[in-house]
Amino acid sequence: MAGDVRRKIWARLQEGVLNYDEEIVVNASRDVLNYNLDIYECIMKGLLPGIEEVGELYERGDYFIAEMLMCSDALYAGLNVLLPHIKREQYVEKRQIVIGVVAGDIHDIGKNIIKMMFDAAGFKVHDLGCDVPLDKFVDEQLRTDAEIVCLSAMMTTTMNSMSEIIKRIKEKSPGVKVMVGGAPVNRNLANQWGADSYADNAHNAIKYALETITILKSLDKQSRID
Ligand code: B12
Repeated sequence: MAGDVRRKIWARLQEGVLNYDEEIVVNASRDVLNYNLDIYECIMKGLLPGIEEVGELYERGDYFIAEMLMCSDALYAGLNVLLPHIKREQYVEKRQIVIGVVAGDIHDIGKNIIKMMFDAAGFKVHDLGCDVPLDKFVDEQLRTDAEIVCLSAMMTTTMNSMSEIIKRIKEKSPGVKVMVGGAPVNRNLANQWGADSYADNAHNAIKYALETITILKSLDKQSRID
């Protein structure tokens, strides 16, 4: 595949999101499939730069909430075409995550990207959606016995509840690992709140999760030998 064909498709995805033009995004997404391009790469280099630019326009006062909503609809129109075609690894026992966006926050695009990548990596994902009440994370972890809980927040006004959620999860299930993320979150905050890890994108999130599962499995094996 010639590099410039790929780049042209990324540009159409980006422009389509930016101009809230669902038709352009859907057609470009279909071309991603027709040309057998790497779906994850097209999301990262086409759709996401589009929504990031939307954020900048909103900050400058050139776009308002209505435009942001239409842009995110355009982005989802593309994801709906692409996501069903992501190759999934086989689901393996003892690889489960609970994921959700914290209470008061309805920004779920980032969370859905993370969810999709975990899904593709063979994890069983329990998705609580967005605006999730604090205790629901605790209850869902207990119900599913998931090894990792992933918390997402996109606003400085909502992210602080993560520290309380982490505290309550650790009280009930000390062995469970909590990973946090979202644009306003960083490694220092994650450490302050007592999170086990922080990742700024889906790739790093999966890398950490796989390492965690390997460690948990070896501890589990060790305790059965002892
Ligand atoms: C799209 C958008 C919306 C859409 C959301 C649609 C949807 N279904 O998600 C709509 C229009 C609904 C919206 C509404 C609002 N928004 Co808004 N929105 C955005 C925007 C433009 C993009 C966010 C986004 O999706 N980015 C793309 C994704 C892929 O990136 P991401 O979320 O960061 O996720 C990546 C990483 O962070 C990480 N990650 C994310 N979660 C997790 C979790 C884990 C565990 C890990 C490991 C990693 C991880 O991996 C992801 C993939 O790489 C941002 C601006 C910006 N620059 O971010 C503003 C922004 C977040 N919104 C903002 C605001 C203020 C609002 C409103 C309050 C506006 C209003 N006055 O009504 C409402 C909030 C409503 C609410 N209660 O939540 C502010 C927040 C400011 C703050 N306080 O921090 C921002 C920053 C804009 C701004 N500069 O002012 N918004």
